[in-house]
Amino acid sequence: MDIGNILNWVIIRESTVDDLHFKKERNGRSESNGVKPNNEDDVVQYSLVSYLLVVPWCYHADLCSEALADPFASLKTGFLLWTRRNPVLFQPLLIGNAAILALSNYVPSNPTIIYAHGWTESFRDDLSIRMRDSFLQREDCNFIAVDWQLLAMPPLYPKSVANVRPVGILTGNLVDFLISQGANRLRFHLLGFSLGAHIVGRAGSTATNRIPRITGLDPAFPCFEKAGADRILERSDATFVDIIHTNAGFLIEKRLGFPFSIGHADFWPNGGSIQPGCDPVNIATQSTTVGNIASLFVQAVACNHRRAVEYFIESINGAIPFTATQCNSYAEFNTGVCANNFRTFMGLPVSTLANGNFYLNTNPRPPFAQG
Ligand SMILES: [Ca+2]
Repeated sequence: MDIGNILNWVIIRESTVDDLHFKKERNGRSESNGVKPNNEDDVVQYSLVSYLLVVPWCYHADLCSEALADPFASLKTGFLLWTRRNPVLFQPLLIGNAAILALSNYVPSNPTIIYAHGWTESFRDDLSIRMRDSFLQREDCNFIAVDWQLLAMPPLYPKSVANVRPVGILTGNLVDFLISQGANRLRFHLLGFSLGAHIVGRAGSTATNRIPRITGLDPAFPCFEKAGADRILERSDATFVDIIHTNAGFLIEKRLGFPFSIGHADFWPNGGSIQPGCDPVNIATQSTTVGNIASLFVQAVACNHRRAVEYFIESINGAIPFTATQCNSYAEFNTGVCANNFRTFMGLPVSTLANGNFYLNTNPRPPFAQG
């Protein structure tokens, strides 16, 4: 889970129920991932509490200062290598240690994929593992996970935001080190989910070697509302930057992803904010306890955010492409007036010639791509 997990951390017990708070979520439905409230009497006022905890803290850049970063960030950041020779057990890499690199299964001439997970996640989580396995299935590559789970732990999201800078710089240093040891610079591809997107963005701006491609998977927006280009992933960080937006909007709208175009090519599946299959909970069909309502709502929000990763993973080996069309808006796209515009594929097989905003629709469940 990523920022959506903040919802789990703001569960508070109250003696009354603010039922009105959830009324607008009473249409549609949500996927369930089995998360259950600890106690059905728990009362969750997700929105109110999360706004109180996060919005005022984050919105003012000074209160989300990089000074909050962990002073031991370099000791708490790891780089873990998997290849087809070690698809399950990782080999740790150390920046500047050529001996360890030489003893590892790293192949300098192969593509190097570097993936940074999001807040509250780790390299052991489902999305990270499926990302790794999908890349290794597709090609003989060096898959490196940025292991920053000790710096991405809840509950203090702004502290994890501050840790993006040191972790990103270290990741940029790793890129330079690998290239200094003979790695093919043109075969680097960095990816990050949510906060991880800004980590790989910082890596791109830190590395002295120009990175050919960075992919941002629903880059986190809370705490970055006023951030400059140096703090966020944007098009200056690599030769080609592609972004997949799946939960674009403001936290106050219960959305977690960047709502602006920041890459060379920005993809807005289903409009970029709400994804089919992640629709708000149809409470009428669920238990009417508020705890259950809140739990399902939590899943719905995180579901939209995580879909960016789901779409990308499917694009790595999927038989059906995510064909996307350049257009000015989702509304225009749906009218068909952009039908003759430039098209490309969202995800791994994107054309690096793509430029602008791209729209497409997806299915509510795998296979998500519609061709
Ligand atoms: Ca940047």
